[in-house]
Amino acid sequence: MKKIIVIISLLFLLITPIYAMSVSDLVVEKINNEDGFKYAYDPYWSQYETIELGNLDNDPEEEIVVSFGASYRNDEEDNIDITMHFWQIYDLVDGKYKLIKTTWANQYPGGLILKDLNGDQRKEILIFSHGGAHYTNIYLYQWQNKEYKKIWEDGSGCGVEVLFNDAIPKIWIGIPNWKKPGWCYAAEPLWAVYEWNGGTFVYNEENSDAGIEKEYIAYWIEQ
Ligand SMILES: [Ca+2]
Ligand SMILES: [Ca+2]
Repeated sequence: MKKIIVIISLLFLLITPIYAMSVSDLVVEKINNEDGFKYAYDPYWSQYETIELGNLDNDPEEEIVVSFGASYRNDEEDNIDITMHFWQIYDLVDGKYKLIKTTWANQYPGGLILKDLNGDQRKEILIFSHGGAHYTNIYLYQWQNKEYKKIWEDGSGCGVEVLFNDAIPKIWIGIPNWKKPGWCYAAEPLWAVYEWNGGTFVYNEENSDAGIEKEYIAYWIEQ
């Protein structure tokens, strides 16, 4: 009986080697980041980390994308851990997954969605990260000419909503309604709607709350 259980267990491991992997198994021990600091995988953020499989590039196999928090200890100033949201792509090379890209996003770990938006059988990569208590950054990457390129990004302190399962994928970006007296983060913002046009997300004035673009641009010019 024991032998049967062992064999079944081994078969299970062989069939599902990737799903058995955790983010910490995949990520490199130290990340020499472009800001000059050495970040290390931080298990404190494990509840926000993600591991997804999907075909992203020209080869038919699925790549692995991991999204996680990594930190370094700031010894010179406050001696506190500085954390950033990192994400990595692993590609199957000669039967083994090899790290091919490490990127960071501002600031704390958020989410990760893989979805083929343009129907070319290669999934686009959507990354969310959070700054402070309210701000959400959103980044969209796509495989183009042998590399992963950022094709769209935005962010908001008033909310970001994504609808990818619609016929036309949409992203809502919350815009502060400055005309409203006493506006605060808890108040309902105006919503700018961005729709997928086959190549990127473009602002759709008709579906957005009235007057957004004008108000938004005017505000930032005044600052
Ligand atoms: Ca592939
Ligand atoms: Ca695609």
